[in-house]
Amino acid sequence: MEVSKDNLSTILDVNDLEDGVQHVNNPIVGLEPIVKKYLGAVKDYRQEGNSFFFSDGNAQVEVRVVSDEIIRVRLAPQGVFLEEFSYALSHNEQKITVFTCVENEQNYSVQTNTVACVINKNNFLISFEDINGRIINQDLSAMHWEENIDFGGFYVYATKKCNDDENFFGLGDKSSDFNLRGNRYLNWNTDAYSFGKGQDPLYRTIPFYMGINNGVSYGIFFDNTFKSHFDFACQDNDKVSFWADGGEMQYYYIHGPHMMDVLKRYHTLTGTHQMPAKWTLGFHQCRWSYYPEKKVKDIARNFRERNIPCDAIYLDIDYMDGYRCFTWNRKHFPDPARMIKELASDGFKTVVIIDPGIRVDENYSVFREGKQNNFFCRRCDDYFMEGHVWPGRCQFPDFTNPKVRVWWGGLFKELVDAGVAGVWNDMNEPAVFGSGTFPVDVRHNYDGYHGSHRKAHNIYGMQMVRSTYEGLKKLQKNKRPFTITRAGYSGVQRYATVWTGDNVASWEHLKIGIVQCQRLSVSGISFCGTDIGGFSGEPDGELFTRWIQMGVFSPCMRAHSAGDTAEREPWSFGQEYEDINRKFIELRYRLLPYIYSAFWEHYKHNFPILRPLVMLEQENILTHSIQDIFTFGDKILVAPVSDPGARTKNVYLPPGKWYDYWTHDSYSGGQEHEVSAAIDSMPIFVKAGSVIPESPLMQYVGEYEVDELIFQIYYSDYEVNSFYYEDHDDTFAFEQNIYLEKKYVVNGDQRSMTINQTIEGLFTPRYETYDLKIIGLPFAPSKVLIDGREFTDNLEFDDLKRLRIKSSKSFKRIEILA
Ligand code: MIG
Repeated sequence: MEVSKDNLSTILDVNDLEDGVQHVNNPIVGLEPIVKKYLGAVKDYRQEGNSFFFSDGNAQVEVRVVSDEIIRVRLAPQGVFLEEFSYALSHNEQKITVFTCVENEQNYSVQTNTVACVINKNNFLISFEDINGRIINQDLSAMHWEENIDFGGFYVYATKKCNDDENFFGLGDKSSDFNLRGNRYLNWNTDAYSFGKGQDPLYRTIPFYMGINNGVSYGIFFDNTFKSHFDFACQDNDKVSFWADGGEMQYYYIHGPHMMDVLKRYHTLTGTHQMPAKWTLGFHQCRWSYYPEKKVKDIARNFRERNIPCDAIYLDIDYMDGYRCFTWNRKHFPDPARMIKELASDGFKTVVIIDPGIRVDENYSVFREGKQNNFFCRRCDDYFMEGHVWPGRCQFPDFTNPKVRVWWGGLFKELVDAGVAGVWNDMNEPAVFGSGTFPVDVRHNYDGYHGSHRKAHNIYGMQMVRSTYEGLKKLQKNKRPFTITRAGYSGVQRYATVWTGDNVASWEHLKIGIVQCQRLSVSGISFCGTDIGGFSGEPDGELFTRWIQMGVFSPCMRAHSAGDTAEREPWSFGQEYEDINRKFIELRYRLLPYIYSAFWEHYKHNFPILRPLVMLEQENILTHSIQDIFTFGDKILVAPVSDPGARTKNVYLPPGKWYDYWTHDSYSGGQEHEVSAAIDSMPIFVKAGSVIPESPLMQYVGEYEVDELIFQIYYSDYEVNSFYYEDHDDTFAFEQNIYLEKKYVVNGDQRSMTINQTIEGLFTPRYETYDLKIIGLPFAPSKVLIDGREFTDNLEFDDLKRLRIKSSKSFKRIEILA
């Protein structure tokens, strides 16, 4: 709302007062009331490098060309920009080729060879257009702001036009329906125990969304750590707006036209997950809490005796001495190093929890060190920030201080020496009993840019897990660290896996989890998962089993439960369910080479792990509201069953040809199919032409050295590429090119099928041969040529209609002929 000049004309201006009169006690008469102010007409512009500065005489707007497809817009209400600093950015260099600023009577247009940012001279409205002049995204009103009397700075606002059929995706871990349209959201990291559907805010702040406007996708990343708000055509049907309680209006427009392009470009700004150690992709068993040692050992023994694969066991807060971080309860764990070693010799990694609250206790070295070095957060009047969490009265390290991060990282030395393989970062919203979180007057170092908790709240958790990650990376030498965090901000993926917090053992929550994992994945956080089974409450066997099935296709597969619930292991619901749970956890392990390869594609090439249907077929508006079907990597499509008693499921398959994973029957895409989903099954489809690497069954990653690799190869009558990646599984040797990236090209017609293999990289695996299982051949093969030589074994189909071929691992071309 603007104040009209008329209202002001009767008000005296301080500057007009005669000398002397200015001593009047409180000349507020001359000050304009505080109202929202909007950018006015553009008066001039100047260029500095790849930035263009536009001014309306008072405020300034910077339009910066970040890359050919990314443009950043910043606003300085009084003409002075804040210093450049962002925790979100990964500082990867962007590639810019050509850009210019073109001026005509109406507009300025900052252009690259793919996108233009057009600024209307009269009203400062900004729009983004493609090179054909098609408007993808445009302001409805000019950027605006309101001065903040209490804290200084401004509330900052941007308002965009929203078309009738425009839909929105992203924003992290929100628990509402997948399409964000029609809702308003708040970002303020919150410990949301047993959150409900649509409850907001939750644990994380990911101020990034993608829109699809007339079939064309674009992204907006509002890099602002203050409390932020997004309204997607909720207040007004034709309007999307986002604003924050402080900081700068600073956003990146990210060009498409495909959602996949937008997301990959978002990753070029904020980074990807690191390449995970392979064991972290196995099954994780967690609970609040397994103790004493005997209990932990019992759980481990049960996995091995029952032949249920598992790679990780977690210790929740009770392993500590009075919940003091970096200590052990010696009554329950008299010799942690020995226990961890014994678990390791049985193939289990031990992951322990750490909280940010440090008990105020002069006899506790971590507290003493923190206090001596002035590492704990303080209130505005210099009191320490104190609050109650599990250890009792606590103080909290300021993880936004680089020195504190180094100190904290080093504190893991004893745990790492004892053999701990991963660290779980909890309560880092930060959570405080009673008050919920810190008061906003808490001060933070903010890497030298200083700020109150208003500015640092949403990145506190990310900086905690960053410090954990960086500490582990130093301490574990050449091993890839594993960290899992509850809170985070955009870019947290560079430091941690994420779980969705304290969910509930209900069918509704299984559905929410399916949405949350996809949403995290399209928000830059591919390595994510839910507490399988639901944290609070009691699942029955059916719900638990359906959740395990969904968990096979969650990037992080971890079962977890609250302390006041009944036993919750894969065998806790009777033999029938135990067998099904085993079958599915085994499936996860068979698919590990495929999953690992998908993570490489994420790490190296910015592809997400989970891909919702809308990402595969954005031009088909029907996919905008499908939220329970997605692909895992780019080849396997799944439709987790999330209704009690359901034994069939309607599955829409995107265009192309698909194979049922279980029966190998083929299906046509572009339509919906009713698929059987007995309790011991679930709908899984593989894209025609795929080459899916599989591992022989193991009880844990690296149980034994593979002497033959398995590939399931699906016939297709059009050309399809697949990738397979392998390396040392848990070291950083891949950074020296010690890995193999294999590429497969499959093609076929009515009388032949060809498979080509090319190999790059320097890793030498031990196995020599492949067991190739060819699925879906539309003809009876009479001849198979491997690099021109005839393969003379039996060419009959096996009982699953597959042709089996043994080949050398270095084949270049296989031809199968009718
Ligand atoms: O106040 O450490 O979300 O996974 O088991 C509860 C105990 C603290 C919350 C985490 C949950 C964990 C629990 N923690």
